[in-house]
Amino acid sequence: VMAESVDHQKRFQAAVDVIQNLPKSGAYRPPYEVMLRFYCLYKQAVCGPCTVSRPGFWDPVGRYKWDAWSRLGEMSSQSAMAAYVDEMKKVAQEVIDTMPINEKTA
Ligand code: ST9
Repeated sequence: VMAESVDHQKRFQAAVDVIQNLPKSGAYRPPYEVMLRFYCLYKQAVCGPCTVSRPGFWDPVGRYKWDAWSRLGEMSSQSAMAAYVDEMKKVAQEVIDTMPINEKTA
């Protein structure tokens, strides 16, 4: 069980590094819902359940982020890490599947 949790953390950290090192804009434009999914799982994994107060009317983006994080409820850090890695696999596969076949460069 210990070794398994170390693996989860390593894979999670690797996925986090990939996302943090992507260029801000590129061939792939993640939809907001994908960004939110990564965001909330990251917060749950790193900070745990959302206990901060919901941002106000003037911060709609903050409220979307807060809502996504809050919806994860008491999900464990371990599960959030695993879900983050799964999400990355899913998105990477979608990117591969929709890549134009004849383009050599992005
Ligand atoms: C392209 C290349 O076109 C070709 C395709 C490659 C195929 C890739 C396959 C997988 C890709 C998946 C992409 C999905 C994008 C997900 C976006 C996630 C938001 N994860 O300090 P702040 C929190 S590439 C989640 O202001 P930074 C942090 O705690 C073209 N959340 O910003 C904070 O929370 P709060 C597309 C994270 O540090 C909040 O985010 N390129 C992570 O300057 C803001 O943090 C992209 O989509 C994390 N790893 O930037 C670029 N780290 O607000 C994606 C921190 O509560 N990357 N947070 O305080 C980025 O946008 C940024 O690196 C960043 C962090 C927002 C994740």
